[in-house]
Amino acid sequence: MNTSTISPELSTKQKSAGRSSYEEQGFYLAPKVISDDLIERASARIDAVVDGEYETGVAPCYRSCPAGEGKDKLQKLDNAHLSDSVLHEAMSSPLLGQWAAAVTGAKMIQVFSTQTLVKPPGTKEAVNVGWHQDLEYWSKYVKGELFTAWLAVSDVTEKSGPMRFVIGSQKWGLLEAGDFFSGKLDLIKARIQEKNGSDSWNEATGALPPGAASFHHCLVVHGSGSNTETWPRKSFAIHLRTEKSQFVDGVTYKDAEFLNDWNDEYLCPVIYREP
Ligand SMILES: O=C(O)CCC(=O)C(=O)O
Ligand SMILES: [Fe+2]
Repeated sequence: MNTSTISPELSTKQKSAGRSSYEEQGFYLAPKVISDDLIERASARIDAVVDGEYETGVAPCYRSCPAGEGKDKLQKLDNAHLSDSVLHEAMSSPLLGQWAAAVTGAKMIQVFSTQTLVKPPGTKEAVNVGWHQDLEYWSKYVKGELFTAWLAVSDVTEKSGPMRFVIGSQKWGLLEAGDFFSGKLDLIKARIQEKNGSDSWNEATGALPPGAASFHHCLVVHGSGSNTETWPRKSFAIHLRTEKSQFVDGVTYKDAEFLNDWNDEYLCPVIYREP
């Protein structure tokens, strides 16, 4: 596939390749879903938001470093789609929704939370994302069919610290042994293997051109390491739910900062509905 062009419709063959890879391996690397123009605008607006310029007046609900600081560390800004209209547009892409529906077979796809991530060039532990399963962070609040679209905004090469997925680990169950915030990848890997009672570990990387996306299951083990390119690795992690997901009994969106009201489609864009 030519990665510089966007095909508006997914073929049946593409859909079934996406679905079987996601089911068997726990992730899928999709082609380009966002135009070069939107990606260029999003890249510039990520820099502005990282510097504390919030077009909408709404700050991210969490940021790993204060505005303008920690430029040698991973920058993680939660729900910055509410801080800037360009970020909102990029994270609500209908083609992203079509792919998300294709890989899961869902009737409805809704964004329930987002992360904007900037990994500066460097080999320090502070740029790493420790091995984890996304459900470790969500299971107190939400359940059912939950997954993530990871959208490359910069060119994400093998050397830029791309996402690393442990193939098939979505079948290991919820291990609660990961740590997004630890840069010590080897230590966390050993902890996960111990909890899983097996040293099985087969990794794949998710290098992507700007505008392309990967999709990963909420139980797949993933993390990322050093960026030895000269440019920052920029991306969005767009956390998605389908019609087969719910709040845990007795919980509402008000119980966790990263959650928003699912009834409000500006806060939680519905990016696919079965025609
Ligand atoms: O960007 C990374 O390296 C990790 C992102 C992540 O944990 C996710 O998308 O769920
Ligand atoms: Fe994650």
